[in-house]
Amino acid sequence: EIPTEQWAQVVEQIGGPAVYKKIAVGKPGPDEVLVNVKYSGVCHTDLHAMMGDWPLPVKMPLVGGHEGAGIVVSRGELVKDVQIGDHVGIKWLNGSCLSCSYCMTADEPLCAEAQLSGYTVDGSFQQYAVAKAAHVARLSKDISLEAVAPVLCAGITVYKGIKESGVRPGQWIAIAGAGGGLGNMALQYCKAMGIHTIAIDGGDEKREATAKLGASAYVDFFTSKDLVADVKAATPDRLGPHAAILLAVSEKPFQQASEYVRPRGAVVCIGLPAGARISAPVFETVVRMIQIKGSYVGNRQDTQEAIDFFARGLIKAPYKTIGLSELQSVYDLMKSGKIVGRYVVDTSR
Ligand code: 8ID
Ligand code: ZN
Repeated sequence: EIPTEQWAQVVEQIGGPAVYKKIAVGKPGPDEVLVNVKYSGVCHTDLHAMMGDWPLPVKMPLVGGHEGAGIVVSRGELVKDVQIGDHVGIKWLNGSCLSCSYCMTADEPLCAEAQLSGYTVDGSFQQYAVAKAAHVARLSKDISLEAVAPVLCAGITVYKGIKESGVRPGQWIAIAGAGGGLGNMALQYCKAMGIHTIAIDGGDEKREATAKLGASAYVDFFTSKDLVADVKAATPDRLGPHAAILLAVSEKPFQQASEYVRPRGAVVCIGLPAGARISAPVFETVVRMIQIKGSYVGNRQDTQEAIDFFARGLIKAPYKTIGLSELQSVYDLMKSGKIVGRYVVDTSR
């Protein structure tokens, strides 16, 4: 009943394009499951992978995708805790060694042997994908596979990033790139946690979208004459937000954030613009006690917690669904920064 051939989007060389074609269905190893992927979200990371943007070697040819939601159709002989028929999510962290010091302390994204879906191993832009059983996200059967797909990277990542910021309910976070896929999720997670948000992005379409998702203020980087002053002015005491969550695929926000967060504020870097550097003045960083840090996806517990927020109906970030065959058109829109929220692909068409 499992076919030998399937439809997939394959990147054959750095720079793309993604080619919709039939390829062989993979076989799960002893500790792996084969997942019939029904829906997959499209993350900006998938575009970075295709373009070969990052100083981390990417598999070629590559099937991208790391927000895959589907049903387990077969499993290796060592897999005991995932059953055939279970609903699961394939996330960025496809597998890790489970025995290094990071894996043992639930910091598995930092494992040196980590395998990455749609980057070092083939991902979810195919009808059947292989993943390590230990790492697949567990989804209850009443969750929509279509709607949960963007939670599997965007949701987990921003949930973790907000926790890493140390911000408490009632405080303020500025979100650079708030109109994009991760940004929309960040607005919803902040809202669910009782955190006020200042959305930073460009254009009126994103202004309206972020207001609907609960942003208290919007600063338009296209038109703002003094972005640092505008962000500070958006907090009631004008001291600036308690943290910045940086999701934009551009360097500028990484230079601005340490200036607009309030003393003791945190700058959490999540977006990965190609070749970008972060810099901040040493004097102000010291005397204002600013914290600058990175945050990278989430561990298995963060994954289940982020999904639990979604399952409780607290996370309603917009998405548009198209056929897997149309993936390249999403990349074209993404390159020009035109996407509000997330695209999800349906692998049946
Ligand atoms: O674990 C991680 N750290 C992780 C996980 C997942 C994704 C990191 N990422 C990275 C992706 O690789 C990508 O670099 O986060 C970044 C954002 O991913 P995304 O949300 O999937 O991208 P998007 O939907 O294209 O949204 C980007 C937004 O940034 C805005 C754009 O208008 C868009 O809405 N933006 C840009 I480009 N420049 C901006 C600026 N100067 C800006 N917003 C504010 N100020
Ligand atoms: Zn992603």
